[in-house]
Amino acid sequence: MTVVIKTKVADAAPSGGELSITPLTGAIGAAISGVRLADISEQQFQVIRQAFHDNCMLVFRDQFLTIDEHIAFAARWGEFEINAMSPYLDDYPMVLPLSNRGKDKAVTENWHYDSTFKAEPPAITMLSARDIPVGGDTMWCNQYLAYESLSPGLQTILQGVRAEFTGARLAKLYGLDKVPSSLHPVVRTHPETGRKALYIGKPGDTVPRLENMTSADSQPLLRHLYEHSTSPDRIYRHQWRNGDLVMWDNRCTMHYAVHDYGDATRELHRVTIAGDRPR
Ligand SMILES: O=C(O)CCC(=O)C(=O)O
Ligand SMILES: [Fe+2]
Repeated sequence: MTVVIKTKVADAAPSGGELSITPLTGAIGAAISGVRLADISEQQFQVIRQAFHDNCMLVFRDQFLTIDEHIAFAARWGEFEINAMSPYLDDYPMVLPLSNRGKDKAVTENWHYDSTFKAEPPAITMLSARDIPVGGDTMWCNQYLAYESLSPGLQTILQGVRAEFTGARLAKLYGLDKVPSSLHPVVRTHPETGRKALYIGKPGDTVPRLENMTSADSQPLLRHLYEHSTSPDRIYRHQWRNGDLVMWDNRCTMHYAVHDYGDATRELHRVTIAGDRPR
């Protein structure tokens, strides 16, 4: 099997059926071409797995996976995560259809890791793009680099610090009485790569406070970490096309779904892979 590692986006001309890995920015993301995900060998899967760990998120263009193909590819990465709060597709309890509920109900238009209110948040999220409007881009940031670019003094101070993460926005959307929440370390170690990543979310509803601190005491530091994490030099912004399959690692990236498409249709299918307790 030949694997071509491209050095920059401009090199990414269609190649004759070889699996190729092209970085999308200098900080995060890679595009994989030359494969059809519905039909990959174990050897190709291992190359894709390594590229995923090296780049934190992957883009596969022109896949047009059926629901069964999406599920079969996802199953290679671990156990499905089923989210009791959300309405799933009939006959496919692991596939969550994402559609335009309107900007005022868009719970994902902020930088976040998925489902941090859970004790064991999902490890991986995969979206299959089915009907994409003009706009509706999604952005990802690299939380390894966010951690590594903090000053050594602040890195030391953050060891062992935990933050409260809540599902307040989702609870409001689904009319739940009880808001789910969990405490997680703000510096977590990725269980597979062993690298440390800054684990935070939007100060306020999503991350109300640091452990043993009031909200007022916590906010300046939480705001600093949020701004630091989302610096433009550590971000990839994806312009979706129908047929894309995009997957990201929820242990080392945050993402932000831009709602700039008004009432237009935007449909994606989402499958998540279970993760473990951040530590
Ligand atoms: O709609 C998107 O592009 C991403 C939504 C999101 O945050 C998610 O699926 O976890
Ligand atoms: Fe998300």
